[in-house]
Amino acid sequence: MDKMILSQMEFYGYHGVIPEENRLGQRFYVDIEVGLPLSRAGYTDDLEETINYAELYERVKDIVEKRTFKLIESVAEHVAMDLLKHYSILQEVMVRITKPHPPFDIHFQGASVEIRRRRPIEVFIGMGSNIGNRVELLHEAIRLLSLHPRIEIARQSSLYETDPVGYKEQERFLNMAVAIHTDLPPEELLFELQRIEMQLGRKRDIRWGPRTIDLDILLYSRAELKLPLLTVPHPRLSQRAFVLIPLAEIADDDSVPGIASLSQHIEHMAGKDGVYKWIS
Ligand code: A4P
Ligand code: MG
Repeated sequence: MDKMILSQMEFYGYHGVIPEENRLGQRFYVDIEVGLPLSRAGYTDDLEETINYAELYERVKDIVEKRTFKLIESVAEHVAMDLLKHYSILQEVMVRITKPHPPFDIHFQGASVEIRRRRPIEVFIGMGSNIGNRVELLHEAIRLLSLHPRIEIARQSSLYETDPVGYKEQERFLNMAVAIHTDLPPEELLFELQRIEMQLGRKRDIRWGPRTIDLDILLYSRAELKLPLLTVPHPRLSQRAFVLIPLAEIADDDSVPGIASLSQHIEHMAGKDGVYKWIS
């Protein structure tokens, strides 16, 4: 990710836990790194394709000098939130706030906090279950996902009962898809999904075999990733009607890289006959 960096901006602010700090104020240093694509600006030489750093400076100055917080953590959080909200081109922000002369009778090089925040993106999770109380397990998986502070459930598909694919000697599955908003990086999200699978009694013995719950990352925004533990879009996505039919209910028709139209793709799939809308 390309970056724009504003270093050692110097401001006069009134943040602090001690009342004197709020009354008298003191100097603060602020460093900002924002992640955004810069190649278009580089090719076109057009300010409209990037962020005006003078304007960025003024926005940060407004928050640091005109508002008062007790904690430098809060100053950093408000700066990061403001920038991500105001500039849709920004993907991530690093903010470092330093108080160079905190009012204590000790000598050190100031106190700093540094935070990194990313714009939440839309991710699609495929869910399947064919052991135990399948409906309850799917609902419990969604509930556990929603408890995570960095995951928000955006939409859920209907439930579908589906004939097993791959390893046929097993019960029918219930499958569904869920759209979430999260700022977790892909591998951390995979780790969270695996934690929930374990919590819900998932055992890994037969490949493609029976499971209490399977949680797969179908799409991570429109990214195409080939990491050691993770391939996105899910490697078997395009061949699996039990995944695509629920997904098509809650995703845009062109949301899968490599598939021009989800609805047309499904129309021509052999496996779509083994997928039945579940009426509980
Ligand atoms: N992995 C790589 N990419 C991903 C991704 N995008 N999402 C790796 C999740 N995991 C990903 O997965 C094995 C490894 O794949 C993980 O450790 C991860 O690092 P797993 O969940 O341990 O094993 P699995 O579920 O047997 O493999 P997978 O690939 O999830 O299986 P499938 O292809 O999803 O097939 N029939 C019906 N009707 N409905 C079903 O839901 N599910 C399967 C599982 C077979 N047949 C089915 C159904
Ligand atoms: Mg899986």
